[in-house]
Amino acid sequence: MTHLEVRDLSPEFGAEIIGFDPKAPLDDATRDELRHLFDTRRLLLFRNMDLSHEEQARICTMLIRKGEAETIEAMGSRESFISNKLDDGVAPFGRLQFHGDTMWADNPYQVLSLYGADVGNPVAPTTFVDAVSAWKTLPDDLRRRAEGHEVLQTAGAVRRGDMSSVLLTEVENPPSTVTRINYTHPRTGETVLHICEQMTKNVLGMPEAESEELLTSLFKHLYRADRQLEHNWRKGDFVVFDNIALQHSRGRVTKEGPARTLRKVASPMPRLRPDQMPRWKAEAA
Ligand SMILES: O=C(O)CCC(=O)C(=O)O
Ligand SMILES: [Fe+2]
Repeated sequence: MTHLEVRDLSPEFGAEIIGFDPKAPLDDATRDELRHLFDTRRLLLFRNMDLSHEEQARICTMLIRKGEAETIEAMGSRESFISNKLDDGVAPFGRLQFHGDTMWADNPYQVLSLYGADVGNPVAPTTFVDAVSAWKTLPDDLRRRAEGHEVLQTAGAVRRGDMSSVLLTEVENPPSTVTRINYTHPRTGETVLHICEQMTKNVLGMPEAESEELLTSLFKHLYRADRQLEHNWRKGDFVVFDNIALQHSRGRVTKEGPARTLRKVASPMPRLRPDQMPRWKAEAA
C-alpha cells in the first residue's frame, strides 16, 4: 500500500494528499483510502502532477465508485480547458459567482476536477465553500424557514449582488430543474444547503421579495468569509472536488493577463434530452 500523507486545508473540508503517483498501479487499500478521503474531506489537492486527460478522468470516476475500467470515451469526456489563452478556451475572462456546475440539471456532475496545465503568476484563485457544513451549522430559525421549500435552478443568467466583471453566458433556452433547499446528497446521503448565487432563481410559491430575502440570508451564511477556501494555482496542481457538496467561484480573469489554462474533467455527464441542450449565445462581461 502506498503511504499517503494527508494535510487538512481547512477545519471543515479539503485535504492535500502527498505521495500519490497517478501513473503507478492502484492497489485496493490506497483506492479505498482515497475514496474515504474524498467522501469525508470533499476536496483533494495533489501538487506537482504530470497528468494526462485519461489519468485525470480515471481518478474522477474511481473516486465516485464508477467502474474503474471506464474510459474517457465511455464518459463522453472531450478534452476541454478553462483558458484565457486557447482559442477554444471556456470562460476566457471575467469573474464567476459561486455555483455548482450543472446545478440546473436533474442529475448534476458528482465530481469535478481541474488540472493546472499552464499557469502564470499571478492568476485568479478558485474559491470553494462547503454546503454540507453550511447546512449543519445553519441557525435554527433560518433552517426552519428554509427546510422543505423548493427552488428553481436555471442555466439562464440570474443577476444579484455585485455583478461587476461577472462573466454572464446568455442561453437561448436555459434548462432548469426544481430541487429542495435541503437536498440529499446522492452518494453520501448528507444534507446539502443546495442554493447558489449564480443559478438559483427563486423559492417556489413565495412572493419575490420574501424569496430573495430568504436566499440572501442563506447566502450570507453559506459564503461567510471564514468558510471560504481559496486555491492559488500553480502549474501541475490537480484539484478534484465533490461538485454537489461544494460550490466554487473564481476571481477576475483577463485575456491580457498571465496564462491560466485549467483542464476540466467532470463525471458523470448529466443525461439531457435534446430539448434541454443549452444553446450558448454570446458571452458578455
Ligand atoms: O476558472 C475557474 O477557476 C473555475 C471555472 C469554472 O467554474 C467553470 O468553468 O465551471
Ligand atoms: Fe464551474
